[in-house]
Amino acid sequence: MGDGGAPETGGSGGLPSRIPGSDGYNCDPPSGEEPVLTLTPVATDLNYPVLVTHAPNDDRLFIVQLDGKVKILQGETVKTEPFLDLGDKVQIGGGGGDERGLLGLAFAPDYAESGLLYVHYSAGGALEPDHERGDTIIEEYRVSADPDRVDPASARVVFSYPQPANNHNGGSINFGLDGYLYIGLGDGGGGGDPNGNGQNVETPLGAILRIDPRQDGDSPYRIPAGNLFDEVDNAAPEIWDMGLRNPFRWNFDACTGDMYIGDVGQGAFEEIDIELALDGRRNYGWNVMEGFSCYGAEECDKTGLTLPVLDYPSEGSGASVTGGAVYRGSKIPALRGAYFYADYVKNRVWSVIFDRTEQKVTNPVSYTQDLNLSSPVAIQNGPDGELYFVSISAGTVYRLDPA
Ligand SMILES: [Ca+2]
Repeated sequence: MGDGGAPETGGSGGLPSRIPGSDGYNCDPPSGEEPVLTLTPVATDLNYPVLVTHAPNDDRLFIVQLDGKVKILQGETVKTEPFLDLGDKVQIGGGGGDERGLLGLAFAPDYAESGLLYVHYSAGGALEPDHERGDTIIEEYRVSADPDRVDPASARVVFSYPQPANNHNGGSINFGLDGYLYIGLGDGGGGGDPNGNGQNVETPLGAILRIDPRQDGDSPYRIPAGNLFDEVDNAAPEIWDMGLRNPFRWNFDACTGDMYIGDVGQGAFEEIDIELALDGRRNYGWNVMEGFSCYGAEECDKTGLTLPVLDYPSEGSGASVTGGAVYRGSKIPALRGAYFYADYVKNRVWSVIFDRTEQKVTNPVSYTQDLNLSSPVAIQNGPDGELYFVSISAGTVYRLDPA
């Protein structure tokens, strides 16, 4: 990165009021009547799409595929040549509960100058023997002279960590108001967190991490002040929040900096956690609790645990929450501020409003009947703050539109 880079934390002065690069978002309050909604396909015939995102103040939409490819949607066209192809660097899950693959992408806040971007994936064979297959990899790349192509030779592993199982690898990575990179990691997998990683402060598993991904001499990244270890002995220095089971999909609200986390439950409850901007160092409870309930027990010690803002029952047939995003577009003014989330297994879509003063959610709405969607694996903002829904099974990216 160039001069400046990530601002120092610890003071309120100097921090931006919204996530850098979101100039196209509309942060006005909601207004008007809500129209009937529909999902318009904007990219089809994709191979296991799992995410879309954008670079700061850049009108292209980047489509992340589980198979290691990142494609560009510009206007109405998906460019044939991928922006990035991780090839056999990625271990790809093939269903059956194997959740590995390319899972996350984030662009540096100063991408326009630095050209730096970061990917989150499961290590494949090409990374042996430096990494085991399936290890969590956070890797830095730089765009080439062609703005539609990454320079593969620019690869630099920033962070890696062994994964004991092929599921619960987390996924989303995003830059916050403070310019630091936040990384969601699952509890290491298996069922019920057999190794107790959620409540183990010494492991970065089962946590949201917060790092400065810039290299510092021999250290591939830096630890900012303000993480959990500032107040908890022995905590892994990367941890921002702990006690999560699998924060696969989560986002910042660009207009507030608040963090909206979908945490996939075990077998009883799926949950959404929301924290105000830069208000981390929380323990979200897993595996002492699942949603608002004690996990595997009638009673449990809830001291020091942060409860979710909502949960919903898994109802026996399987469920998996997809943490979504806050609508900040201009096409549907009535929806501004509404947080959309989904269930990947049950094919359901809902919205709520987060009341920042009361720290609770209001106005629950179900859109399942209106938005017929299979396997929603991500709900993300585009560069204009509009919402894009990704169906992995349909191989399609949709935009939320007035019908
Ligand atoms: Ca929890």
